Amino acid sequence: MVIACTRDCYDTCVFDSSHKVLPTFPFEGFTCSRGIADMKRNSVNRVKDFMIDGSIATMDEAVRKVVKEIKARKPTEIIHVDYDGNQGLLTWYFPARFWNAIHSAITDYSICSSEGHLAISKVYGSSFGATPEDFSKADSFVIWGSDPKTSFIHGWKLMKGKYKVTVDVRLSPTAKESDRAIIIKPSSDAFLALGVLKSLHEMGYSDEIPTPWEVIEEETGVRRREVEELASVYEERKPLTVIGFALGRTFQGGKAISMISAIPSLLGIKRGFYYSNSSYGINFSYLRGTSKASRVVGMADVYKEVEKGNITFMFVWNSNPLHSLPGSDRIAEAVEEGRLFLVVHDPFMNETAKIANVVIPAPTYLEKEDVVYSYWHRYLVYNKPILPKSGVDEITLMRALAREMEVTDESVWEDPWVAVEKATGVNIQELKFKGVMKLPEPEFRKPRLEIPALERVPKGKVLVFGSHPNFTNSQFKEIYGRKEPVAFNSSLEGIGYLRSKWGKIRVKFVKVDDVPDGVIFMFKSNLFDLDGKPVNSIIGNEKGESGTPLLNFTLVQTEIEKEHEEQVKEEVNCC
Ligand SMILES: Nc1nc2c(c(=O)[nH]1)N[C@H]1C(S)=C(S)[C@@H](COP(=O)(O)OP(=O)(O)OC[C@H]3O[C@@H](n4cnc5c(=O)[nH]c(N)nc54)[C@H](O)[C@@H]3O)O[C@H]1N2
Ligand SMILES: Nc1nc2c(c(=O)[nH]1)N[C@H]1C(S)=C(S)[C@@H](COP(=O)(O)OP(=O)(O)OC[C@H]3O[C@@H](n4cnc5c(=O)[nH]c(N)nc54)[C@H](O)[C@@H]3O)O[C@H]1N2
Ligand code: SF4
Ligand SMILES: [Mo]
Repeated sequence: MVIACTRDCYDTCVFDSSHKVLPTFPFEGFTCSRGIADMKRNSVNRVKDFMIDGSIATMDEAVRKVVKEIKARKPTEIIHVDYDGNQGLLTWYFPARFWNAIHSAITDYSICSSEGHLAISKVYGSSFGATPEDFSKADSFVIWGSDPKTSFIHGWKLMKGKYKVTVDVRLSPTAKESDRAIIIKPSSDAFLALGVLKSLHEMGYSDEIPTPWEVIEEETGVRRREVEELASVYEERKPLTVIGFALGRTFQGGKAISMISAIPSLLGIKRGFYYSNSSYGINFSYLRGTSKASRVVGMADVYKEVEKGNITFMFVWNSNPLHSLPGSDRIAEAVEEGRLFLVVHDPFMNETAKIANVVIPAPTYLEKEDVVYSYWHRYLVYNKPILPKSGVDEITLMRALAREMEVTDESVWEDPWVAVEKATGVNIQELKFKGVMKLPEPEFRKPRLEIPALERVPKGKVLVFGSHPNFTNSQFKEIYGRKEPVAFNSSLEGIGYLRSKWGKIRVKFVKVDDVPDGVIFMFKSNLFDLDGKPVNSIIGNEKGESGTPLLNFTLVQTEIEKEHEEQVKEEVNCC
């Protein structure tokens, strides 16, 4: 009997029935600080009751209230916001069928990785790349816009003792432990990739690149010699390139990812890149019943649609949009002013649940059956609960809503196990018996790269984000505490403001050597400012080709509040 961690994480650790991580490849008997704390966390900060407007209610009352609100609206005014809080097929995907069956609006699921999926698919037909087995075989790595020491610990383990080059905008924990770190200007990755292709042309591998070296040097802040050295690393060592999700959230990040993914193939490196392997082997849109949705709203545009009054009802599960969506202060305002009816279904009392009209308790992944896949390894896992269930699971809730609404659409009433079997091609009886089975891998296709036309990167100070080792996005504050909103930078100390064209937030500036001029770095795990306002109130609806919000490309101005500056100086002086 096994249980896989369902969090949004490369590793998808598999545990035994006493929550000990398996000793087998690629888990190797170790896990992260969150995996270690899961059993303890399971009884902390839970949503215990059904709540309507702050008062305890029964499940029936909550369901009736939600359905009454749905019936009072056109389907296009209703949206479900769900993301990867739990990656289980029965928790995240299948329950979306209710919302699609009533033809509500759906998001484009673009917040995290869609830009790279699109960009790599343009080149290879699919974004599927290297597997853990390929990581084992590789003897060198280029780590591009990724911090695996923090965000991908089992992948990092397979890179240990091997030659590594890291491309980042700051000296990340990964960059510090690499043989070579190339620190570039934010969002200039497309120009660096172009420079590598230009060098490879000079070495006889690629088409001619007309962009002059001066432009590449100016945009990236990297000398031609260093770019040529990176190309030589590619030619001589035939490394595996790990392409980080962070890149898809940069300005013209899709173009960068297309080019980066093609570089290994030009040198004859087979399966020479890794981004995310979720795109092959599971029919997600069938599981969700996506085709029945009335319209698609970009995750970057949700707040706009709410502001315009086009969205007046939001059902949230597996996500904490007050933390994670652009313009989330505007979403909170609409709830406060009664313009948006908000329902949250979550195991934990997150920031969005705290302001919701209706709150519904959900079981954690330790408390329910599920089928879990990984976007790195190919194991499909049948999760058997190891703790007693608290709250109502997603499918039971979906069907209670469907019953109250008298929804007859067969997608809602299909046996979920049959649906999973159809979507994965895996025999469910066999999976339940074995606990873990391997999904097939696609054939690797030859790339087709058209060098994209690049725009010059807009100039200014750029706010970027990265992962924290103790949190998964907004999760685990109940164990590891609420951290101060710190803007790491090269020159400022003290309390002050970060301003963008969308708003301003109050943060603590901390000067560090690891972050160069022109960059402000924040952890993406604590997106609330010193006054409790969402950090994402300074993020707008600018997006990439697939709709991904440009979370790593917000141009900001900085301002220090005087008195705090003095206060901080005194503190520094006294120590
Ligand atoms: N511990 C932990 N692990 C996690 C998560 C977590 O919250 N905590 N989150 C999970 C999730 S949801 C995701 S999406 C992944 C994310 O995992 P990664 O893809 O590793 O992404 P990030 O950690 O967001 O950022 C990686 C690096 O990108 C750099 N960066 C920012 N802008 C640019 C740029 O313009 N160019 C370049 N070259 N680099 C840039 C940042 O400085 C950072 O060091 O990790 C998953 N794993
Ligand atoms: N400014 C800025 N914004 C960002 C980012 C950034 O770097 N900068 N990063 C972006 C990225 S990469 C991502 S992936 C998104 C993530 O953003 P979110 O989707 O908001 O992710 P989490 O904060 O992990 O919230 C997941 C929620 O799911 C809940 N959950 C866990 N298990 C279950 C379950 O079994 N059932 C139910 N019903 N709920 C469950 C958790 O308790 C948690 O409240 O944020 C994005 N937002
Ligand atoms: S968050 Fe990632 S590393 Fe931690 S237990 Fe889950 S899958 Fe493993
Ligand atoms: Mo993510």
